[in-house]
Formats: sequence, C-alpha cells, structure tokens
Amino acid sequence: MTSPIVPLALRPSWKALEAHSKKLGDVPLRKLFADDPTRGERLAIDAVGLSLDYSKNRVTDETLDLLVKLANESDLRGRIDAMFRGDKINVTENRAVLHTALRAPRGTSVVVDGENVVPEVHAVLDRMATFADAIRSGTWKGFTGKRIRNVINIGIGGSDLGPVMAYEALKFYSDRSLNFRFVSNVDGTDFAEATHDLDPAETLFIVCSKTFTTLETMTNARTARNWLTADLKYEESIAKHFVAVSTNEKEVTKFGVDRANMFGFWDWVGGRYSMDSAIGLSTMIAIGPSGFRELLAGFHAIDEHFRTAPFERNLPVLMGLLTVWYVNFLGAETIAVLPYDQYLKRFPAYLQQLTMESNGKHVTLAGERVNYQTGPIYWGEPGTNGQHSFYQLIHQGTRLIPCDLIGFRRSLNPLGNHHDLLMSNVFAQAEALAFGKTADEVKAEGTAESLVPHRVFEGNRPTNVLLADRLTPEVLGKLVALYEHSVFTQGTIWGIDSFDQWGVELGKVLAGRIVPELESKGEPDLKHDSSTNALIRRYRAAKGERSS
Ligand code: G6Q
Repeated sequence: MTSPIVPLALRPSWKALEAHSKKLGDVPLRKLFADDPTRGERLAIDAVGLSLDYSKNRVTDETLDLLVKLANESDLRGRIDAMFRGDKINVTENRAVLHTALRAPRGTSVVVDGENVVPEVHAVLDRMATFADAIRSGTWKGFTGKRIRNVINIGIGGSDLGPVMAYEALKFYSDRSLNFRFVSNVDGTDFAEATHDLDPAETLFIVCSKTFTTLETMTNARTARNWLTADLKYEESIAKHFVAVSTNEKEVTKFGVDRANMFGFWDWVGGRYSMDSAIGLSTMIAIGPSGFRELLAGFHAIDEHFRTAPFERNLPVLMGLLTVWYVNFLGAETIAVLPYDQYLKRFPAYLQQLTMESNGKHVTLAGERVNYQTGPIYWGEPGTNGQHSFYQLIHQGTRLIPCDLIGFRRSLNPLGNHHDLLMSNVFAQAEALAFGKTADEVKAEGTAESLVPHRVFEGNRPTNVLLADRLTPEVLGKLVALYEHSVFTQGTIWGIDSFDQWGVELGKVLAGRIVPELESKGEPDLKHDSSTNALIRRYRAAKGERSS
C-alpha cells in the first residue's frame, strides 16, 4: 500500500486511471454489452437485501480494478477502521465520527475517550421509546388535559432534513391519528403555515438543535413558545408542549424546557448524520419504537457490510468509487438521484445535504488546496415526474449526468397496474440512457431526414439501478447508510474532511452583522461594498414606507 501522504494525483492508480480513461474514452455501452453477453449479470451485487446493477456504467473490469487499487492506495480500509473505532477523524473539529455507534446493537461496544458509548445510546433510545409510546397512546396529555394530536419538529439542516425525509418516506407506517409538521425556515411563513389550523392545546413541539443556539431554530422556538402561551395563558404549559433534542443542556434549560423533557446526543454525531439519534424523535413517534429499531437495524446492516465486505463487492465502496471515476476522469459535475417511489420525494433533498455539505471542500485534511474536483452536485426528483421535466437534458443534452435509479419490487399501495407501469419506467430509462437510438434506427422508422439528428439518442449515459423489495423502515436505513458510506469513500479518496462544514459560517456571521443595520432606527453607518450597502438602503427605504 502506498502511504496516503502521497498526493492523490501522484498515486500510481490515479495515473493509471488517467491513462485508462483516455483509452476507454467514449467506448459505448452498446459495445461493452455486445462484447460480454454476461455483463448484465456479472456487474451486479446482491447484498443485505439490496441489489445494485452497475453494469450500465462506463467501466470495464480494468476500470473497476484500478478504482479498487485507488481505494487501497488511499488507505480506505484504514480510514474505515479509524471511523468505526472512534478515532478523531474529523480533524478540523477534533471529533470522532460515530454515527455508526447510534445503530450499534445493544450489548456491543464502541469506546470513545475510554468509555463505551453503546449503553448510553440505548438509554436514550429507551427514554425516547417511553415518550413516543406515551404520545401515541394518549397517556401524555397537553396542559389542558387534551390529547396531543399535532407534532411539530422545529430544527434546520441536519436537525430537519432527516426527520422530514424519514417522515415522508415512512408515512405508510405512521400513526395517522397524529399530524406531523416540520418548521425550519426563519421565514415566518414556515411557522405561520405549519400552525395556522392547529389547536395549541393539542400541539407538541420538538425543538431539535445540537447546539441550541442556531438562529433559525431558536427564533422559531421562541415564536412557538409565544404562540402556545398566548393561548394557554400559563408558562407552566411549556412543560407539556415542548421537548428538546440537543447536546446543550444549559441552553435547553435556559429556554424553559425541563431536563426531564430533553433527549441528548453527543458531539461525535454530525448534524447531517443524526437522523438515527434522538433527532429522529418525530420519526419514532410517527412509526413507533419498534419501527424505529427496524430503521436502525437497516443502518447497522449496511455498516457491517461496509466494514467487512471486500471492496469489489462492497455496495457503498463501489458507488463511491464510481462517483470518483465520473467526477475526476470523465468530467461529470452532477449526479442525479431518481427514486421511483413517491414516499421518497424528499430523499434527494436529504442527500443534497449529506453529500454536498460533506464533500464540498476545496482543501485536503492537511489544509492544502486540492488540484482535482471534489464533491459533485447531487440533485433529483421522484420518477416518473422527472421524466416529464428534466430528463430531456439527461438524454440529449451535452452534459454527462450519471444517475442512480431507485425502485422497489413491491408497492406499498398496489393499485391496479400502477406498479408495473412505474417499474417499467425504471428499466426503460436505464435502457434508453445506456443504449440510446442511432441515426440508422431513427431513419428506419421513416423519420424525415431533417428530423433525424433531433431524434437521435447518443446513449452511453450511465446509471446505477438500485432495487429493494419494499420500502420498509429497515430498507430506508439501508439506503441512507449506503449513501453515507459512499460519501465517506469519496471523501477518503479526495483526502478531505467530510465531517466539518466551515462553509456555512461566513454567511451566518455576515447576516448577524446586517440584522442591526436593518433594524436600527437611525441611519446606520454602512461599511459594506457598494452593492450590499445599496441593497440594505433599498430594503430600509421600503420598510420605512411600509411603517409610515
Ligand atoms: C449538519 C450541519 C448543519 C446543522 C444545522 C443545525 O451537518 O452541521 O446542517 O445540522 O446548522 O444545527 P443545530 O442542530 O445545532 O441547530
């Protein structure tokens, strides 16, 4: 193994991949399939209840060998072990990265700073379960004695996207006597719309914030407290209508939430890796404690697969390496994630944070500017809706956009032939993207000569097709963990810190500076650039007109 200190672009496998990519060039998938009739069966993996068909990628056996070599030369094995062991691999924040401990089975051991954290993880899960059961059964009553009917999660970023995605994804399993809403935006509209038809006496707020200092969340939480107490009249009502999920007990109690109503987690859980911690309290209330444990079991199954499977047969490793191949050697800038399941409508949005906040970095762990591309842009929408909007560009545009198509063998809502129609589109899109339609084929259909170029599909557009049996809590856990570890694989190759997020800081600081300039009575002494100064003046002028 080459020391990971060797800069990425100097690693032998990297150089070999560069040469190989020139040689492989535009060899079409049509040819790769024609040359190997077993390709479709060979380049597929069934593992832990997921099956990945990666045969429609622009790779040969040699490409895959070289990518695995790259993983080895980048010490992926060592990095995986370091993460699972609890080493402080988030170097810029000097933190361990142990979301895997959140789903470690009871009785196992993960030691952080000399202490086994698994018992603590399960102690919190048990308290969450007691609370979730009390809400679900109605034994937990609101201040006036009414049952809780509405659960509102207040959080943002990692304290919102996981809960909202999981709620939507697992709605089928959700207790339908409860309404779930999610407030994240500091735009007052979010709170106003989430609460306009609700009775405060029946409403529970879960304030999710790792730090309990986040501007958006604390602003919404204060607004929620005012909304509640304006109606219920007594400050004491807060105890029955607010719970908090945080690592910051001091701020939680200062806000007025009793310690008994606080669910903790730890600094070794990153926000975007926290949906399976107490941040998932709304998920647990929705699907029940046993459903939540199934979700955790799904995460854990992929953790074990990632930790132990050889790289050649390792789902997240392969997906991560294929992304590196497209981004660094074939020039792809984006990856589309296209779930063919309506319940997964928020999955691409969730993945945007997971992937882009993790790998949108321009320096290595050592702080040196990278001389290669890092995290691609992830985006997507559920199929088949996307087919009637942006797929045109994927099929016939000028960009290379690798796609992950996600489908299920069985529908949770089997209505007529809907599911066959849905799944036929998964297979047809992957087929069309890979093999396209040649000019000869278009002509043979009797197309007018002038239209032939417009109707040609060049093909050679790569896809992964990921299938599972049914969308269950366990399968959702597997899908999320799959992308978590794919992101880790990519970040390891690029040598970046996938677990910090300094890039969100500057805007926050500048906004903090501008708030008083928008609110001050007298004319503020603006010291920004001329554009920012002018924008602030225009806003203030309009505000003045409104209040006069
Ligand atoms: C995620 C990020 C970020 C974070 C939010 C909310 O990895 O750190 O999205 O989750 O800024 O932070 P709090 O949970 O501290 O409110």
